[in-house]
Amino acid sequence: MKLLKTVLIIAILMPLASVNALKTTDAATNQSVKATILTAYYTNADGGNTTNDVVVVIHFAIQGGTLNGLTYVVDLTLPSGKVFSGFVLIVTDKAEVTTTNYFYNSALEKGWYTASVHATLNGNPNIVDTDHMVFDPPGGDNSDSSGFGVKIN
Ligand SMILES: [Ca+2]
Repeated sequence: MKLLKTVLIIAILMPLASVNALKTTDAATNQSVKATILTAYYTNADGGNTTNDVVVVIHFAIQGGTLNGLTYVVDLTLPSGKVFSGFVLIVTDKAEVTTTNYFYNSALEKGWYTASVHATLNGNPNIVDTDHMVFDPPGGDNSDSSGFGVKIN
């Protein structure tokens, strides 16, 4: 079978989804997924007037079949408890994928932020892994609407 070298990615902004932790490796199928947040920081990613955009870079190590469906939810939790969530589907045959996730106009408050990822390698059974990182953007007033974007590195 010809190996697919393309990566399909679908991203939407969605409400916080609750998911249960399962396991990161399945002994029977030898499938595994490892999600690692490499960095999370604030910047000016959209060319606006303030550094109110949050970037979360996530690395996925995938062991499985020839074509894997990996879904993940990346959450940005603000100091007040407000949560922005991005839901992403990746279809790939690569063993390693790094994504850069953009939360535009989302650094709205002063204090500590938590970026978290919950990844699911779709299979039978599903394999999951999670990671999180705490960081401190400056925060500030924001009249722009928030949004989410993602790119494959
Ligand atoms: Ca912005």
